[in-house]
Amino acid sequence: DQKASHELRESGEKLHDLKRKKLDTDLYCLTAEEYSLGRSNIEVVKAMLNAGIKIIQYREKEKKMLHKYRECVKIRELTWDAGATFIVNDHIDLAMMVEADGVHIGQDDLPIEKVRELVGGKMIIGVSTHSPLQAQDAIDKGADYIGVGPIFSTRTKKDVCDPVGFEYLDYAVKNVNIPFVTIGGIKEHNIAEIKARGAKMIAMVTEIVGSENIEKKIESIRRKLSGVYTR
Ligand code: 3NM
Repeated sequence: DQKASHELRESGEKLHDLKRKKLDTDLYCLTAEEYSLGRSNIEVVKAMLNAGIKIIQYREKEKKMLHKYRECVKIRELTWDAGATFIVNDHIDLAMMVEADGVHIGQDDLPIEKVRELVGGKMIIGVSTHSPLQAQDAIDKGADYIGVGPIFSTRTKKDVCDPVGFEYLDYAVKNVNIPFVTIGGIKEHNIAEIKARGAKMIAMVTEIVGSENIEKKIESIRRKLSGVYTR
């Protein structure tokens, strides 16, 4: 019995470490075909992976489920080949079907603890949060990482709240003890400041998918990030 519980604890720890490793990166990229200058989600993901991006979230609000499924199957292949983490926005069923590494949900989606029951311990659950209260709630309910934002105003997420500014980011840097990704209106010109405030993982949508040359854009952002002092 003791041995069994020891083994259970060990496998739990390994699972935790594995998920943390999958979330250990500086730039978190999302798809947004409507802002991708006519390129498909697949083309955009290929460019991101070529540039060395290690986390991709499939975020697609408009298309039919079958179309989303087919794109996710392809992105799963590409991310596996590249050794990158693949996270699906909103759709728990889709995330499970394509064996994504994780699912990302918002404040108005299904309850986190119920999602956990459904997906099991192996799958990463990410939750968008916009206040310290929401952060604590998500952590209590078993989120593996949270989104912290929107830092600046953004038109990319239609139903998101007003910008939370640096106040919530500073709170998260100090108090959030799970990985978090900083998001919302982040651009090449303000990313250094975000990093300097202590954000480790930063997400950008339009700045990357909407750039003429995605690989060059990512390279240039990486150059700005390297050498920035963080607390
Ligand atoms: N989530 P852009 S803000 C997808 O605050 C998303 O939870 C947000 O797009 C949040 O980088 C956002 O183009 C959109 O501003 C970010």
